[in-house]
Amino acid sequence: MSPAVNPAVRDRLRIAIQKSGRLSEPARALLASAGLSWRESRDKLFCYGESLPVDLLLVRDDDIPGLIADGVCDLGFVGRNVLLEQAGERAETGKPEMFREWRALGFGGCRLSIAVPEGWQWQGPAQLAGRRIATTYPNQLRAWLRAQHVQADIVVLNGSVEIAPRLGQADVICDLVSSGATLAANQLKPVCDILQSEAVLAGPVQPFGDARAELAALLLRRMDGVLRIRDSKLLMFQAPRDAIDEVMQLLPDAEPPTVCALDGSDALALQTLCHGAMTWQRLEDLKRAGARGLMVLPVERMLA
Ligand code: PRT
Ligand code: ZN
Repeated sequence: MSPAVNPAVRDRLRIAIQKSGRLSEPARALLASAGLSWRESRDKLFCYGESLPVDLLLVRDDDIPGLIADGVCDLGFVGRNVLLEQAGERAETGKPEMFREWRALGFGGCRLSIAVPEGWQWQGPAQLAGRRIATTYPNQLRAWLRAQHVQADIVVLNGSVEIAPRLGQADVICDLVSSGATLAANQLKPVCDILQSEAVLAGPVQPFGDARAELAALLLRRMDGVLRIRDSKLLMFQAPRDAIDEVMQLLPDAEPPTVCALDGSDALALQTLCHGAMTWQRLEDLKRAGARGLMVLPVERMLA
C-alpha cells in the first residue's frame, strides 16, 4: 500500500472503512450494492477499485476521522460516536473542523449511555454531581455534563469501561450500549442516553475541487438509492374504486401509487413502493379492506 497523499488534485476517490469489526461487513455490502467492486492487495490494507475509480483503505475505525482530516482518505464509514468524539477533541484543542457527517447509513446502531449500579434509584443527571464517571468518550461526556450544568470527574479509560465501578475506579460509566447485556452482566443499568449513534458516511467539510467531486456525487446518488429501498417492497394489487381510500389508509408508508384502469371492470390496478415491513398481518388487513391479488415484490435498484 502506498497512501500517496496529494490532496490538491486526485482523480480517484479513496474511502476508509473498518478493516475488521462491527462495521466492516455492512460497509462493504453497502458499497457493493452501489456497484463498486475491488481487487484486494496482498497486505489486505488497500483495495483497488475496478468498476469505478474508487479505492478502499482498510483501517481501524478510530483512525478514520484523522485520515480524512489529513487528506489521506476522502470519505470514511465510521460510527457517529467516533466521529463526534474526535470532532469534540479537535474543537477542545483549537484544531479546525475538517470532517463532518454526510449521511446516516442505518446500520451499527447503538447508544452512548450513562449507566449506574443496578441498586441506584435514578433521579436525573443532577445525581451525578461530584461522582466519578468512567468513559472512552470524554469529549461527548464533558459537553453533555456542561449542558446539564453538572460537575463530575471524568475518568478516561481505553477499554473495559464496564468493570470500572467494580474495580473502584469510578462510580458510574458512560459507554456504548446496544442489547444492554454487557451492562447487565456487570450489574449496571442504563439510565440516560447522551447520543443515538449509527454508522455514518463521513467526508470533508470543504467540497472536493477536482474529479473526486463528481465521483463522490455519483456514489452518494447510488448509496441514497440503496438506502431508500433497503426495507422497501413493491406492492401490487387490485381494488374496487370505492375501496381505494380505505386501502390506502392502511399504507401510510407508501409512495403515491401508480393507478391503472382495468378493461371492462370497476376495479383499478395499483402499484406502490412501501417503505415499512409488509407482514402477513398487513396483507390480510388490506384484503379485508377490499384489495385483491396482492403481490409483494423485492426492489433491487432505484434511481430517483
Ligand atoms: O479494531 P477497531 O478499532 O477498528 O474496532 P473497535 O473494536 O473499536 O470497534 P467495534 O467493531 O467494536 O465497533 C465499531 C463501531 O460499532 C462502534 O464505534 C459503534 O459505532 C458501533 N457499535 C454498535 C458498537 C456496538 N454497537 C456495541 N455494542 N460498538 C461497541 N459496542 C460494545 C458495547 O460498548 C458493549 O461493550 O459492545 C459491547 C456489547 O454491547 P451490548 O450492549 O449488546 O452488550
Ligand atoms: Zn476502534
